Amino acid sequence: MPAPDERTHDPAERLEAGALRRLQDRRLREVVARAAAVPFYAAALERRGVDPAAFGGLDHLDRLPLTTKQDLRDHYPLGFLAVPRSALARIHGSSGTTGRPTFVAYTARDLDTWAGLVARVLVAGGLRPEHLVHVAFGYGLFTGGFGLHQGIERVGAAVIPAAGGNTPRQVMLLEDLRPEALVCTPSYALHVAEVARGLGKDPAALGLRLGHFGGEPWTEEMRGELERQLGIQAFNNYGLSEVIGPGVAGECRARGGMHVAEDHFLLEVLDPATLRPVPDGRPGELVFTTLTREAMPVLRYRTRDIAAVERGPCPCGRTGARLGRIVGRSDDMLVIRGVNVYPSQVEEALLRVEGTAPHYLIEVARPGTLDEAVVKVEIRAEELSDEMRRMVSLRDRIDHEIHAVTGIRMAVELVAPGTLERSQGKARRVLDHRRGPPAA
Ligand code: DLL
Repeated sequence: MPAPDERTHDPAERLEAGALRRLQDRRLREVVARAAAVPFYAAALERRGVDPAAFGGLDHLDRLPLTTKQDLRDHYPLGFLAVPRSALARIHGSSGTTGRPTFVAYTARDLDTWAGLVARVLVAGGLRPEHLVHVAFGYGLFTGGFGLHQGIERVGAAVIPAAGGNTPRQVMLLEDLRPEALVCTPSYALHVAEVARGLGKDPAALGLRLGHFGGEPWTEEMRGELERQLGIQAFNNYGLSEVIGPGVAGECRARGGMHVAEDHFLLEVLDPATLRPVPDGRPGELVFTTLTREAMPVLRYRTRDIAAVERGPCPCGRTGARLGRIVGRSDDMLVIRGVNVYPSQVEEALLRVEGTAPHYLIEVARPGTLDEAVVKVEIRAEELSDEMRRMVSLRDRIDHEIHAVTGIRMAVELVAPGTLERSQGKARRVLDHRRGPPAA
């Protein structure tokens, strides 16, 4: 039985397996019928001999076409609409490396569903109606700001829509208004703590109790760091614009993975090379079918996010499959001298070493025929030393951990505190000179 204080926002979070499957099956048939209004899907379904009005449901899932980011790009700007433009209530977008965003559209009902899904994640992670929440996500095309904002309101809590940027002012707001919860990317939360300290304030004394962080990969080590520095409990939440935005999955207080809202998003975990399902507990590419979205349903959307899924019972009573940490995006995966390395592995290694700060940048180049990777890592101010031996020993320990976690050697460059660029949103962890200059 769930603990008595383990509230859910929606009873659907505890649907037993059979009921969930029946609901998914019905909704899948419905969404396939709706998706046929999108010329891309109508053509793809026809090619596969699927009659959208008589689709066979869950057992025939693998007959549905996969959808990629490139498919969405090829139908820029709104070629995936399944409803008339006049039925839209809002458009968001995700920033792309091509300069053009990928747009995602919502009907009024989609917005309502979305707010409910974000509310689930927040309640699971301890947010309550009496709380005040500081949102430092960007408000705009990005789904983070508005998405979290509406979810907080749905919980019945109060929002400070601080948005991104001007960190000293954010610290002032936190200090003066004393919200219980902070909502932003984990890297930005760390920056807020750093700026607070720079202003002579103890970030742990700001009165925050909860952090709901998402939008970018982070590690358990980073969680420990944020909890210690800000005096909070930190919860991970996951989502992506193409599927809806935040609210796809989030941790409960057991923090044993992020519960997926499987009544709204059908999840498959596939081997990115063979596109065959991988067994539970093993990492693979997350592929989602939106079961309830009206304006822009997506069938079997390939997220490129790599994670493993667990399905055992959770003490909180929620039945949704639990996503492990996103180890990385398949397109963030670095292949260095033939070995696959995710930035999150480097983060994990760095944070095992006392004296390093979680600010780092991995630079990869191929000056000759061999790949060379350099990790620039900031050391903590208190570790800075004129004594060569101490610095060399610190560098050696980092080198050792990186090798232990990733299996390869990277050159380690210690840099002074505060020298690496701080992001206001999602942190950039990799500069890959082999791919040409990064897009703005
Ligand atoms: O980042 C939606 C979001 C906003 C989620 C705020 C959570 C909080 P996009 O800009 O489309 O949407 O980026 C989606 O970000 O495919 C992942 O690669 C990454 N991502 C999002 N949340 C997490 C997380 C939003 N908790 C892309 N852990 C996704 C790791 C995450 N990666």
